[in-house]
Amino acid sequence: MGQPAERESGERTAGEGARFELPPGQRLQKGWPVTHYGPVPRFRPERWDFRVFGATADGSRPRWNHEEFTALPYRSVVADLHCVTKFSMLGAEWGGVPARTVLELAPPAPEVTHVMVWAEYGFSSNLRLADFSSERTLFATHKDGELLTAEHGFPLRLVVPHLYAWKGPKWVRGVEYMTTDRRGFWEERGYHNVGDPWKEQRYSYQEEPGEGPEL
Ligand SMILES: Nc1nc2c(c(=O)[nH]1)N[C@H]1C(S)=C(S)[C@@H](COP(=O)(O)O)O[C@H]1N2
Ligand SMILES: [Mo]
Repeated sequence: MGQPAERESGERTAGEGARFELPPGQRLQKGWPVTHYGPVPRFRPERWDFRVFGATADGSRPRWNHEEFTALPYRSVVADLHCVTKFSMLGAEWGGVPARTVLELAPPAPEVTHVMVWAEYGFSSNLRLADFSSERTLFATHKDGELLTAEHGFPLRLVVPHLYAWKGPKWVRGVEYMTTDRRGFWEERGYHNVGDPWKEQRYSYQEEPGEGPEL
């Protein structure tokens, strides 16, 4: 399907001969730090759901409980994590439900151009539909074969391999289909609306016309 902005960087198989490449201005991080704003939410399985709302094709608001969502087809994606504060973690194997599966089960209306991915405590991040519908964009439940830990986003986090990591909310609860773009949590606080690490799109003042809603 030739999605834009897909990158080779996540396509390596970890191991001998792997050629690791860092986006400009990034340095390698040993281990896996925890980075987020605010407290770690407690998971309450009986209250948890995943909702799709906004401009769905048929006007419905599909909802999955935890058991239903985690029963959806499981795929894995090897991808890097690039934090805008300049560290990168390379070659994690993420497992979970592809964003494309959600798009197939809950199709957006034809006018949809962007999505807002919503997480606990109102955290959000906006994405172009083209970025969300990349075949490598994943709602991850696992990393390197193990369930995510609470501080890394259990039970669900979004991974968008070709964008800075703030574009991937931890503790995701749903997706809003949008017919115009709107800034999410960090995008309202000075980070770039698109966030491509290979173009070093870190801050909103770098945005070119058309890359984001009026500031
Ligand atoms: N809900 C939520 N998700 C979030 C964030 C946040 O503040 N809140 N921070 C993002 C940022 S800036 C980064 S770098 C990654 C860090 O993921 P990690 O803590 O698993 O390394 O989570 C992203 N997801
Ligand atoms: Mo980050």
